[in-house]
Amino acid sequence: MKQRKILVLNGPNLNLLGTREPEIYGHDTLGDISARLEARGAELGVEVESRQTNHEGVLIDWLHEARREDVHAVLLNAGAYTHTSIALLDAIKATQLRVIEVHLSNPETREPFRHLSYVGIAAVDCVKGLGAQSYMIALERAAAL
Ligand code: CA2
Repeated sequence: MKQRKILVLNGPNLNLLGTREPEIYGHDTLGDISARLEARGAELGVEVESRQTNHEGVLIDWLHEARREDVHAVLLNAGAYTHTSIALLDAIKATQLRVIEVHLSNPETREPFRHLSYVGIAAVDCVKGLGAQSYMIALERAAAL
Protein backbone atom coordinates (compact mmCIF):
# COMPACT_ATOMS: atom_id res chain seq x y z
CA MET A 1 0.00 0.00 0.00
CA LYS A 2 1.17 3.53 -0.81
CA GLN A 3 2.39 5.54 2.21
CA ARG A 4 0.56 8.70 3.21
CA LYS A 5 2.56 11.78 2.33
CA ILE A 6 3.13 14.77 4.57
CA LEU A 7 4.53 17.84 2.90
CA VAL A 8 6.54 20.36 4.90
CA LEU A 9 6.60 23.81 3.31
CA ASN A 10 8.93 26.54 4.53
CA GLY A 11 8.72 30.14 3.44
CA PRO A 12 11.04 33.13 3.14
CA ASN A 13 14.37 33.37 4.92
CA LEU A 14 14.03 30.00 6.62
CA ASN A 15 16.95 28.82 4.46
CA LEU A 16 19.06 31.01 6.80
CA LEU A 17 18.15 29.00 9.89
CA GLY A 18 21.10 28.11 12.06
CA THR A 19 23.23 30.93 10.69
CA ARG A 20 21.64 34.07 12.23
CA GLU A 21 19.47 35.09 15.18
CA PRO A 22 19.90 31.77 17.06
CA GLU A 23 18.47 33.42 20.18
CA ILE A 24 15.12 33.56 18.36
CA TYR A 25 15.23 30.66 15.92
CA GLY A 26 17.72 28.22 17.46
CA HIS A 27 20.88 26.58 16.13
CA ASP A 28 19.38 23.90 13.91
CA THR A 29 19.55 24.38 10.17
CA LEU A 30 16.55 23.64 7.99
CA GLY A 31 18.47 20.61 6.73
CA ASP A 32 18.79 19.32 10.32
CA ILE A 33 15.07 19.73 10.91
CA SER A 34 14.13 18.15 7.59
CA ALA A 35 16.35 15.13 8.30
CA ARG A 36 14.75 14.66 11.73
CA LEU A 37 11.27 14.93 10.26
CA GLU A 38 12.09 12.37 7.59
CA ALA A 39 13.49 9.94 10.18
CA ARG A 40 10.48 10.31 12.47
CA GLY A 41 8.18 9.99 9.46
CA ALA A 42 9.77 6.64 8.64
CA GLU A 43 9.00 5.47 12.20
CA LEU A 44 5.43 6.67 11.88
CA GLY A 45 5.02 5.06 8.46
CA VAL A 46 4.50 8.31 6.57
CA GLU A 47 6.51 9.83 3.74
CA VAL A 48 7.81 13.29 4.63
CA GLU A 49 8.98 15.72 1.97
CA SER A 50 10.37 19.13 2.96
CA ARG A 51 10.77 22.16 0.72
CA GLN A 52 11.73 25.83 1.15
CA THR A 53 11.16 28.85 -1.04
CA ASN A 54 11.54 32.59 -0.69
CA HIS A 55 8.63 33.19 -3.10
CA GLU A 56 4.97 33.54 -2.16
CA GLY A 57 3.64 32.25 -5.50
CA VAL A 58 5.80 29.13 -5.27
CA LEU A 59 4.22 28.27 -1.91
CA ILE A 60 0.81 28.65 -3.54
CA ASP A 61 1.82 26.47 -6.53
CA TRP A 62 3.05 23.79 -4.10
CA LEU A 63 -0.29 23.83 -2.25
CA HIS A 64 -2.15 23.37 -5.55
CA GLU A 65 0.17 20.51 -6.46
CA ALA A 66 -0.36 18.94 -3.01
CA ARG A 67 -4.12 18.93 -3.63
CA ARG A 68 -3.66 17.18 -6.98
CA GLU A 69 -1.35 14.62 -5.40
CA ASP A 70 -3.76 13.93 -2.52
CA VAL A 71 -1.22 14.81 0.16
CA HIS A 72 -2.38 13.70 3.63
CA ALA A 73 -1.47 16.96 5.41
CA VAL A 74 0.84 19.96 5.08
CA LEU A 75 3.07 21.47 7.76
CA LEU A 76 3.40 25.12 6.80
CA ASN A 77 5.83 27.64 8.20
CA ALA A 78 5.10 30.48 5.83
CA GLY A 79 7.57 32.78 7.59
CA ALA A 80 6.57 36.44 7.32
CA TYR A 81 3.95 35.60 4.65
CA THR A 82 1.98 34.18 7.58
CA HIS A 83 1.16 37.74 8.57
CA THR A 84 0.64 39.29 5.12
CA SER A 85 -0.64 36.80 2.59
CA ILE A 86 -4.34 36.70 1.85
CA ALA A 87 -3.31 34.77 -1.29
CA LEU A 88 -1.93 31.99 0.89
CA LEU A 89 -5.11 31.97 2.98
CA ASP A 90 -7.17 31.69 -0.20
CA ALA A 91 -4.99 28.82 -1.44
CA ILE A 92 -5.41 26.87 1.80
CA LYS A 93 -9.17 27.40 1.66
CA ALA A 94 -9.42 26.57 -2.04
CA THR A 95 -7.40 23.37 -1.82
CA GLN A 96 -9.12 22.25 1.40
CA LEU A 97 -5.81 20.74 2.47
CA ARG A 98 -5.25 19.96 6.12
CA VAL A 99 -2.62 22.52 6.96
CA ILE A 100 -0.89 22.67 10.33
CA GLU A 101 0.69 26.08 10.92
CA VAL A 102 4.19 25.82 12.38
CA HIS A 103 6.45 28.46 13.93
CA LEU A 104 9.80 28.21 15.66
CA SER A 105 9.12 31.30 17.74
CA ASN A 106 5.80 32.39 19.18
CA PRO A 107 4.73 35.29 16.95
CA GLU A 108 2.03 36.33 19.43
CA THR A 109 4.63 37.29 22.03
CA ARG A 110 6.69 39.29 19.52
CA GLU A 111 6.02 42.56 17.65
CA PRO A 112 2.35 43.45 17.12
CA PHE A 113 2.66 43.06 13.32
CA ARG A 114 3.25 39.33 13.90
CA HIS A 115 0.07 38.84 15.91
CA LEU A 116 -2.24 38.34 12.94
CA SER A 117 -1.91 35.05 11.08
CA TYR A 118 -3.75 34.72 7.77
CA VAL A 119 -2.56 31.10 7.61
CA GLY A 120 -4.14 30.49 11.02
CA ILE A 121 -7.57 31.47 9.71
CA ALA A 122 -7.65 28.34 7.54
CA ALA A 123 -5.20 25.99 9.28
CA VAL A 124 -6.59 23.03 11.24
CA ASP A 125 -3.95 23.34 13.97
CA CYS A 126 -0.92 25.39 15.03
CA VAL A 127 2.31 24.54 16.87
CA LYS A 128 4.54 27.46 17.80
CA GLY A 129 7.22 28.68 20.16
CA LEU A 130 9.07 25.40 20.64
CA GLY A 131 11.91 25.86 18.16
CA ALA A 132 12.61 22.85 15.95
CA GLN A 133 10.40 20.81 18.25
CA SER A 134 7.37 22.68 16.85
CA TYR A 135 7.87 20.81 13.58
CA MET A 136 8.22 17.44 15.33
CA ILE A 137 5.01 17.89 17.32
CA ALA A 138 3.20 19.09 14.20
CA LEU A 139 4.35 15.94 12.39
CA GLU A 140 2.92 13.72 15.15
CA ARG A 141 -0.38 15.58 14.91
CA ALA A 142 -0.42 15.42 11.11
CA ALA A 143 0.21 11.68 11.10
CA ALA A 144 -2.66 11.23 13.56
CA LEU A 145 -5.17 13.11 11.36
O1 CA2 B 1 8.90 31.72 14.21
C1 CA2 B 1 8.74 31.40 13.03
O2 CA2 B 1 8.88 30.27 12.62
C2 CA2 B 1 8.39 32.50 12.01
O3 CA2 B 1 7.53 31.94 11.04
C3 CA2 B 1 9.71 32.92 11.39
C4 CA2 B 1 9.56 34.09 10.42
C5 CA2 B 1 8.81 35.24 11.08
O4 CA2 B 1 8.59 36.26 10.12
C6 CA2 B 1 7.48 34.78 11.65
O5 CA2 B 1 6.88 35.88 12.29
C7 CA2 B 1 7.68 33.67 12.65
C8 CA2 B 1 10.94 34.59 9.98
C9 CA2 B 1 11.82 33.56 9.39
C10 CA2 B 1 13.18 34.14 9.26
O6 CA2 B 1 14.11 33.14 9.46
C11 CA2 B 1 15.37 33.50 9.80
C12 CA2 B 1 16.21 32.49 10.12
C13 CA2 B 1 17.51 32.77 10.48
C14 CA2 B 1 17.95 34.07 10.49
C15 CA2 B 1 17.11 35.09 10.16
C16 CA2 B 1 15.81 34.80 9.80
